[in-house]
Amino acid sequence: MHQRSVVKVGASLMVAALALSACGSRSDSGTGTTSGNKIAIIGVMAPLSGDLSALGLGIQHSVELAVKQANANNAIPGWTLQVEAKDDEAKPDVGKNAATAFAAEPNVAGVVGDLNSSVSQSTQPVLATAKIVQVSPANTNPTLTQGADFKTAPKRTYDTYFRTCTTDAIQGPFAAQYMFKAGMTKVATIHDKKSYGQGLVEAFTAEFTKLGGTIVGAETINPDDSNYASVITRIKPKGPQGVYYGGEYPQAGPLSQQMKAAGLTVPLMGGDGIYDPKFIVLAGTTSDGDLATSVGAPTDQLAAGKKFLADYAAAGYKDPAAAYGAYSFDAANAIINALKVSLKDAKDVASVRQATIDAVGKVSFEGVTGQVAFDQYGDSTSRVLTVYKVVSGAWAPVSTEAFK
Ligand code: ABU
Repeated sequence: MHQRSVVKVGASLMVAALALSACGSRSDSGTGTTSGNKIAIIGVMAPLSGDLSALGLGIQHSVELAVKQANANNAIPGWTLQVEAKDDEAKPDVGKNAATAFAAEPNVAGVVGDLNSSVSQSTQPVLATAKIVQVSPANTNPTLTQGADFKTAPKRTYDTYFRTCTTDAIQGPFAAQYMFKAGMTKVATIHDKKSYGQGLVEAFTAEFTKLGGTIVGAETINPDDSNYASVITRIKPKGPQGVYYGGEYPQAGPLSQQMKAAGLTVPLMGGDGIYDPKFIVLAGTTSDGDLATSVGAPTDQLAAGKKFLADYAAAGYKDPAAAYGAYSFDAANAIINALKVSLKDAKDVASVRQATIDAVGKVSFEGVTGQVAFDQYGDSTSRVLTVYKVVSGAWAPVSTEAFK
């Protein structure tokens, strides 16, 4: 499934744009840009259906908002931006097909996505071969930027790939320090065997044991499981003071609910993959006290973040910006800022793809999540994370820190 939208145009103009996009120009009166503009597409790959669609739709709409504002401001004279969103269903093979489709479109100037690290592992090589820049707002697995040996011999593998969020090499230790300092010195870990969940637990465990903590049980689940009784039965007798979970909210919510129902009434803590209101819906009332880390500072506590959320609300998207909305808006603007450089005097999108990649690597601007810039691996230079706790049925920020 994919959707293309010319953002901030009426329905009739959208139809015209869709008809004309194949030849690279369109009528664009009403967008604030001059007519006869050429078209550059910013793709989105994210789960737009299924369990993780709450996060994916927030990514899509936040990119749409950035593009809408850019077109209204005539950010790239002579060019109109379009958004084309493809549903990766949070599945590596579906993501690969989406990336292959983008690679076949000459007007694709860059792609925001994916949400899942395991999906980006399959889309990175496709977009790299096509020289299409990719900026993820949400992938936190360190190997995506620094390779399999990121701990000992970091090496950039794809010069097309960047991310606006920080990595689990920082997020895992950040959570370990929080739990240890909070007095939870005996913790059980559980992960879903996927790239993100396993990597996050490994990073957590290394730091937690270095601090002197004890991992009293290390378990795994299958992402398709819904009954976690056997895992809970194994870890409960070991007396953990907390459970650290690597994975996402569709599994973490029921796991928390079943833990508490089975008498394992200790906090479940996870990473950004569980930081969504749906976790609390799935976990129920006994989730009060559960914890999550997520990337950056709370969006609604930053002046620019407040403006982003107000603009998002005013645009009328029916799905919330969710955990990665602000990071997606900044990812889209990283590509847009690069296109201001690479598309100036360009005859078409495809011939300046390397220039676009180079320009993304050099961006430095004040985004809605803070300063947006990338290091030599394509990682965000920001290392800010926040701990959230479920308080009276809602996520509440506990502390925000720039991780050292
Ligand atoms: N960062 C959490 C969810 C996305 C991922 O797989 O990295």
